[in-house]
Amino acid sequence: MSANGPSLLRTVAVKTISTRPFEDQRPGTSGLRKKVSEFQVPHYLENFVQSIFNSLEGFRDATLVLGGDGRFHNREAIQSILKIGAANGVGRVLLGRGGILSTPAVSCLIRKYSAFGGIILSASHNPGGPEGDFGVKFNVSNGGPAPESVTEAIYAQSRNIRSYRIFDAADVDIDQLGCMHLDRMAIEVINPVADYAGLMEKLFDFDAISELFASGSFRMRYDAMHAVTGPYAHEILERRLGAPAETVVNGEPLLDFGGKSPDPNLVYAHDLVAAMSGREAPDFGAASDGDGDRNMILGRRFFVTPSDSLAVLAANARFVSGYSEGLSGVARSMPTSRAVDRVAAHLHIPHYETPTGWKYFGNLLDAGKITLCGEESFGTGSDHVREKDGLWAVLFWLNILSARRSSVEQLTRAHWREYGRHYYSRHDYEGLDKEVAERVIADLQESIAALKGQRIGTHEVTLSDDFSYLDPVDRSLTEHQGLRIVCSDEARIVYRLSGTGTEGATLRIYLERYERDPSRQDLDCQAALADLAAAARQIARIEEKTGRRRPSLIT
Ligand code: VG1
Ligand code: CO
Repeated sequence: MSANGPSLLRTVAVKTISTRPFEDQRPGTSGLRKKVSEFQVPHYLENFVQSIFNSLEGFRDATLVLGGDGRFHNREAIQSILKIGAANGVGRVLLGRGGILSTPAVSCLIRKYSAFGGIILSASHNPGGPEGDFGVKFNVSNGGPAPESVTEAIYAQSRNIRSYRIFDAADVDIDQLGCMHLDRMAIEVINPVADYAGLMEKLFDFDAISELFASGSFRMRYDAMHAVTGPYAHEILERRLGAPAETVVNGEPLLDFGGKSPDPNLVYAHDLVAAMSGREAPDFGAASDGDGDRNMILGRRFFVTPSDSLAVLAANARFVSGYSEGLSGVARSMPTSRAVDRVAAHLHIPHYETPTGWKYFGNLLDAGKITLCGEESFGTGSDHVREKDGLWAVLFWLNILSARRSSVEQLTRAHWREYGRHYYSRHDYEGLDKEVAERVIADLQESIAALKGQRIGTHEVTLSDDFSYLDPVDRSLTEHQGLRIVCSDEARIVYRLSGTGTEGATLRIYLERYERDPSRQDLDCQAALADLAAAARQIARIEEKTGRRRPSLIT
């Protein structure tokens, strides 16, 4: 036992390790995401983490939050980051026990404990395991994803790095709660759920939701997809809200998510979809993704699109105690359907349209311009943290259902009757050759402006451009954020390339059509969008350029 107490690890030495830059460490839509095998290349992770520190100032002796979604390589990466952090002078690390923290929980902790930032280890909804993906995200002191100015600075550092600093020390025990030291850096291993669950209790009416579960006439199924939200959902839904023990399924985080994509949509969450389709289906179904920031909402035999979910939450926020004082404004990513814009107009509050990726909501949230925001890609959130938040969205729905005592389907259909229905779908062409996909976009960039004034079937094109965004808070300009074709009757086609994939390129085509007439709000979604989908393929000459006749994934 050393003179400094039992928790002091043995004396350790800083090493400076020579390295060479990797050219491919530019963060994408949501952090640096690569195959596990690429992160296992010696120095790859270390270079990137040192580049984060090199791009920052003023973190010495300050607090860093650290955790991940528990996927393969999570534990190894945590050990390296602890040792690099200590060697760079970090004062304290708040570490989720077992290396586990959901993305929204990291955001909550950064804000609550005034940390200078957080490192999240996750490739979100991408598959895990030795053959799967891994990722590193850096969040800044407001709790949100680093803005582009920061990710670009990290990238610039990664291209010039010549060495990194790391403690030569034995591995740290990350599975016992409590505090220890790595040289002068304190490591507090914390319960990953407690602070987050406490925040949820402040926002929602837990008594009302508990009564709903206790009534016996309401059943729910929550599929954690063997990803990070299992422990959160067991604690919040079952222990604090009293839902029966079988409510949360696949609740144990696994290194490879049980071999499946932890992506909560109709395709990858098919077990849940099947369970919600049967005669004895529960009343409410939900799932979330690898790192817990996405959500899917289902009623009995009924799917709520993420775009509609955002609109329904905004329209019903007055029923939820944490939001009953009203919303300052709302925002959605550009490709997300405009359903929430209608609610904003009705509420006489502003609405904003941002590029894809949560980082663009940060300034609007910090400035108090918006309270709720969301994306079509199963992400919904509010000003309670600075990330999208899967379980938060589920609790928001539960709170509304308990206050209104109507079903998910009744609520959504009533919403459509009042505001009109936005038929919406995203068609993905995955695993394309990168050059081919870039050519599709480049050609559209050339040709799209000429579409204005033309007709697509019955739709007349009123706007066609390459979307750019001027941030109203810091006046930064972000360009080339998707090509959009907007029609007079509010039909819309959007094209963009994914920035989260790790193999080839994925072309996303987003389709939207508006239907005001309640007697025509009951069509099959894909059927309702079929002519727009055909037009979208034709305009971009998808088959000719890619050889693909149909999308590989429809959500
Ligand atoms: C996708 C989604 C985007 C989301 C991002 C991160 O990005 O489209 O809306 O913000 O994933 O989500 P892209 O560039 O592949 O379209 V997550 O849950 O990976 O943090
Ligand atoms: Co995610």
